[in-house]
Amino acid sequence: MSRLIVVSNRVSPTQAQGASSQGGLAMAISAALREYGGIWFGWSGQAAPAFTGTIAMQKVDGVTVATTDLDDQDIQEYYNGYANRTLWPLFHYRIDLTAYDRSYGAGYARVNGRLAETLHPLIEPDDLVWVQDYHLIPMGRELRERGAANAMGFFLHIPWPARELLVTLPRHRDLVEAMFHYDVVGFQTAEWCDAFKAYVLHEAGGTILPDGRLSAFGRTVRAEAFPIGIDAQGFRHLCDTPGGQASFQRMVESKAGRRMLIGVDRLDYSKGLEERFLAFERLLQDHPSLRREVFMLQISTHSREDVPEYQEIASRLDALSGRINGAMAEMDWVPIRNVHRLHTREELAGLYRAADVALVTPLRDGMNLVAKEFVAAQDEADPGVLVLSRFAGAAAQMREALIVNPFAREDVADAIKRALGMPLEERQRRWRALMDGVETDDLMAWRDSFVHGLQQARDAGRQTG
Ligand code: GDG
Repeated sequence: MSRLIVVSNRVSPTQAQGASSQGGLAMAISAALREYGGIWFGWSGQAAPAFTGTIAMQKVDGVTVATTDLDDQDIQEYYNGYANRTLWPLFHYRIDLTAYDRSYGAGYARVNGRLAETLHPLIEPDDLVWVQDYHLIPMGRELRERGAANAMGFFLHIPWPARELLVTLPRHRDLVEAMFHYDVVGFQTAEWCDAFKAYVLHEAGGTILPDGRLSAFGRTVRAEAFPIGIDAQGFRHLCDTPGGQASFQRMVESKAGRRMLIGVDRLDYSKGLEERFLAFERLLQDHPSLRREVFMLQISTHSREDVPEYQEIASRLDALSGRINGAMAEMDWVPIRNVHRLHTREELAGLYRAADVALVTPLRDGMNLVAKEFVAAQDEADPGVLVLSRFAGAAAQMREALIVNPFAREDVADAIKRALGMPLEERQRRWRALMDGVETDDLMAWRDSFVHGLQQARDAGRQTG
C-alpha cells in the first residue's frame, strides 16, 4: 500500500494527536496518516534566524510529523505577504484589498522551493503526495523539478476566483501552470472548479479531453469538486461531553428565556461580520418588539494579526458593535455579545445547541464548516434554523437552509425574522434534510474520495508508465 505524504502550510505536533480541541481537518488527516502510514510535512510556525532546511521529525500517536522553520523574511513575504495579502483577498473577490508587491511573489516562489527541497528526500517512489491549500500551489511543480514522479494532488480550501479577477494578478499564468503539475486538483464546489476551467479554456487556450481531464501548458490534470465535510457524529457527541453540557447549561441560563442568534468565525473580512451586525441592527429597528427578546452571540477569534487589514477589521467590528450596543442596550439587555475569546470545541458544540438561529453569512467562503457544525449539534426534537449566505461553498449542498444575500441588509433581517418564527414541523423537516447531507458527505468521505483519486492517478501512471 502506498504511503501518504500530506503537505500543509503549518503543522504542529499537537495537531497529530487528534485531540478534541483540534479542528476536524487535523483529526481526519491524522487518521489517514495512521491508516496509510506516511508523513505530515509543513512549516513549524516558528521563525529561525536563517533558513537551514533542518527537519524536526516527531512521531505523535502513530503519525510522523516533519516540520521545518522559516526565516523572518520568508514569513513576511510568503505567509503574511503573498498568501494572506495577495492570494487570500484576491481569491475572496477583494481586489481592493489585494497587495500586488513583487517581493511577495518572490518570497512565495522561494519558500515553495525551499519546502520542496526539504521534503523531496523524504518521499519514496510509491508515495501519494497530497498538498493542501493556497500557500502551496507551486509545491507540485517544485517537487517535479526535483525528480518526483509520484501521483500528486492539490486541494484548494478557498474559492477559485473568476478569471476576470485572476488576471489582475501579475504572473497569473504561472500560477495556473503550476496547477498542471498535479494529477488531481480539487475544489470545494463545482462553481470554483468551473471558474478554474474557464480560465484554462479561455485564457490559457486549453481543452477538455474526452475523459474529462484538462489539457494546457503541454500537461494534463483532472479538476474536480470534492466538497469538504465535518466529522458529523464526532461533533454531535461533543454536545454530550461534560464540557459541551456545561456550556449548553450556562448559555441556557444566560439566555433567561430570550432567543439567541449565534455566529462563529475567524475574524476575517471575508466572513461578512459588519454586514451581519448591520442586518441585525436593521431587524431590531424594523421590529422594536424583538428588542429584549433576541440577542446575538458573535464569537470571532482573532487571526492573522500581523496583517494590517486584519487589525483594521478587528477594530472596525468592535466599534460597530459598541455603537449598536450603546444606542440600543437597556439595563438588562445587550443586543450583541461580541466575544473574541477562543473556545474549546466542546464549548462551541454546547453553544450551537443552545442557539435558536445560526448566522453564517460570509461574503465569499470556500465551504464554511461552521454551518455544518451548527447542524450537527442541534437537538432533533427542537432544532435551530441555519441562515446561510449564497456565497459560501456550503450553500451548494445545504439547500434547506434559509439562503440569503449577505450584501442585502433587509433580506438578511427578513430571513432572521422568518427563522425566529418558523414552526417546529418546518424546522424539523429542514434540519433532517440538512443533517442527512452533513452525515453523508462527511470529512471521512471527502478524504477517502480524494485519496481514491490519487490512487487512480498512480494506477493510471503505472499502466502507461
Ligand atoms: C478555510 C476556508 C473552509 C472558530 N472559532 C473557534 C473555533 N473555530 C473553528 C470552527 C470551524 C473553523 O474554526 C472555521 O472553519 P471555516 O470553514 O468556517 O473557515 P476557515 O477558517 O476560513 O477555513 C473555509 C475550510 O478552510 C475547510 O476547508 O470551509 O471556507 O476559508 O471548525 O469551529 N474552534 C475552536 N475555538 C474557537 O473559538 N476550538
